[in-house]
Amino acid sequence: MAMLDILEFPDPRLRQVAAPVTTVDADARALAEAMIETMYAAKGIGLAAIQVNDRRRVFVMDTSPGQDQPQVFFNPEIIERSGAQVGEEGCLSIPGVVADVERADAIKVRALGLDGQAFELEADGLSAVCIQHEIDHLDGKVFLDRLSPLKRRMLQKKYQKHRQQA
Ligand code: K1U
Ligand code: ZN
Repeated sequence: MAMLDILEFPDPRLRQVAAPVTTVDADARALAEAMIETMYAAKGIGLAAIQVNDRRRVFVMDTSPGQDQPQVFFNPEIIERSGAQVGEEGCLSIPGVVADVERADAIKVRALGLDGQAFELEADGLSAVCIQHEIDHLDGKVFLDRLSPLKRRMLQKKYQKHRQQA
């Protein structure tokens, strides 16, 4: 299966807004399968199509302990959210940087699965954080955008150093 290249911040293509998938056809399924492979290879728990330079509105996630339960979300929408949690986030497009980010504590998401059927999922904890992080990517946002300007500047400097050393 084809491995995909992951765009790295501050690549302007990470700022594109994804377009809804009109049909979950063989080509859309092949993209999702390649994204799952790429996510596992990069040791991530999620990956959005925008991160692999594809503007289709789809992300994949696997927050299971054994990393053996991949989930695919085409055209995801958060339809309910409640509470707040602060948790540490990383990003495969911003390697070497982690930060605490505030997110909704519990969400309900509606999406189409790999079979093209609509489903709804209630999520909390890490899954809720990951879904919100991935939908941000599909809207052209990265987690640094959710930090204070001071914290963002500090982490951007740290990231530049990390890139120079890499
Ligand atoms: O979308 C991505 O860049 C993938 C990202 C998803 C994510 C991780 C953690 C919180 C929210 C969203 C990753 O998989 S980063 C790698 C990772 O597994 C991780 C890194 C730091 C903290 C927790 C997990
Ligand atoms: Zn990310």
